[in-house]
This record gives sequence, C-alpha cells and structure tokens, in this order.
Amino acid sequence: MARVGIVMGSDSDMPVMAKAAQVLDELGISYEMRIISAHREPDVFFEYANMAEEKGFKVIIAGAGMAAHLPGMCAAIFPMPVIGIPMHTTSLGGRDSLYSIVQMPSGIPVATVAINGGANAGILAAKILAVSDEELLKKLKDYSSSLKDSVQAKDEKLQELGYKGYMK
Ligand code: RP5
Repeated sequence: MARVGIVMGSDSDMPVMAKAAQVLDELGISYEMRIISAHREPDVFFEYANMAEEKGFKVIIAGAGMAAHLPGMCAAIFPMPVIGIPMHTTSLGGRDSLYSIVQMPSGIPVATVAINGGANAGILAAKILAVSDEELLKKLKDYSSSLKDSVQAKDEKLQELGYKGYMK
C-alpha cells in the first residue's frame, strides 16, 4: 500500500516531481504518483483527494505551477500533512507558484518547500513518516551523516589543492 501520494498538475512538472520520487525510492518508501489537474479536471481531482486517506496515504506531496491551487486544495480535503512544491515559471520565475502555495488561510496549512524543491519535499515526507518508523529514522540519520561526509571531503580537497587546483 502506498504511504505517500505524489501528485502534479501537469507532466511539465515531472522533472521536479521525479526528484521527490527518487528520494522515496532511495529510502524504500512506497508511493503512488499521479498527474491530476485541479483546474482542468476538477471532478477527477476531488475523487483523488477524497479517496487519499482511504488509500492509506499518510502524506501528500503536491506540485504545481502558476495559479498553483493543487496543494492547497489537497490540504483542504486530505486530513494529514500536505507538502507543496512551487514550480519555476518562465513568466514570473515561480513567485506566482510560491505565493499561491505558501499563502494559505489559517487552518489549512501546506508545508511549502523551495521553488523546484522536489528533493526536499521527498526528505520532508520521509521525516514525517519517521516520527513513527524507527527503521526509516535510522536511514534519515545515515543520510544526514552522508551529507556531512560529502562537505568534509570537499573541504579536505580544497585544503589539499587550494582554490585554483579545486576549480580545475
Ligand atoms: C499547472 O500549470 C501545472 O502544475 C504546471 O506547472 C502549469 C503549466 O501546465 P502545462 O500548461 O505545462 O500543462 O497546472
């Protein structure tokens, strides 16, 4: 049974949403991924949001661009956490998506990550699930350690080569 719902407003959002899915794949978290437009097919959207709890989702990751109502409307219906990913847009640089997703009215929160923040959405979903999953929590701690190791390896290389050698 999928623990996370990943939903995007259009297939043009896929490169960003794939980063969230990749994180869940790496952490062994089951998910269902869908393309559903709240604007272009509201009936399909309402069916999806209404069934999400019954399907077993504990978190929904919803990404959308422009007048990005998909995450907020998921949060209006789904009773568990919703993580919103604002898509970069050519006209307004993603500020349109960001403001549409982050500026939710009191009572209906959406945990909004950065513009195009697909990977962080996946990590945040994992952290939410890890509250009641010791094995997953251990994987997330290992992931944090790997981030530290990677920065330290870069600094060691810098100390060894100097900045000119580092940039070659
Ligand atoms: C939103 O409109 C989608 O989430 C997408 O980011 C944006 C543009 O959609 P397309 O015109 O590329 O299908 O609903």
